[in-house]
Amino acid sequence: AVVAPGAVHVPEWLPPERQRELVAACRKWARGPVPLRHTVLPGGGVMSVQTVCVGWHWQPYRYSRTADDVNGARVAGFPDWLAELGREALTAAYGDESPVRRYAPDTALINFYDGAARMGMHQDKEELSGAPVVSLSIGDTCVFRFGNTENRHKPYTDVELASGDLFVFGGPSRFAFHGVPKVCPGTADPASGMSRGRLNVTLRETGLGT
Ligand code: MD5
Ligand code: FE
Repeated sequence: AVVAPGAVHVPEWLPPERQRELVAACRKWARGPVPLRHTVLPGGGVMSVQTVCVGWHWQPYRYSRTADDVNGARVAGFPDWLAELGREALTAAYGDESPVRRYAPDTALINFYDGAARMGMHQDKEELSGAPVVSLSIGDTCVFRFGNTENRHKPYTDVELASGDLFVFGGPSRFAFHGVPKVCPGTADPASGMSRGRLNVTLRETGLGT
């Protein structure tokens, strides 16, 4: 379903077996070299979501190769299979009319949501590339709030994202405000590899080079 220009929701895109593979890879990254943690914001706030990064380390509000705000380790390398997954996702969302030449994501932000975790409305502006963001949801269903490019308030559209759903944000939707106001605990199918909570993997091009 096209939610807005460049914003495409593909329900049940990733089959359960590939969901479990992605969950297993994320569990490994969650142990290191940089551990899964609640990101601390410059004002002292602590995010309820837990995050680990691959390729580049995101910290508010820049990318680095080392996790200076966590344990100083260099982040895990971004594997080719994950870039290939991103290209498959873009084809699924945009088809052959895709305006994207060769999608080359170089970073993944992996977010774990427990039943109480939320993400406030924000824009993702640290990337220098205007390439789309690919978002994959696994485990508990959530309410995803897709907003406008002007401010964090209305108008916005609430979309339920369930396990295996793909969402691609490109073109005019790339810099829209968005957030996760609610996770629906206990809705995960154990066949996803998540017995509780929600996992979200976003693939991005940082535009930062090597
Ligand atoms: C999530 N994560 O469900 C979301 C999925 C984050 C974040 O928001 O920053 O880690 S990514 C959704 C997204 C990314 C880029 C642009 C837009 C949405 N958008 O224009 O709506 O954990
Ligand atoms: Fe975001």
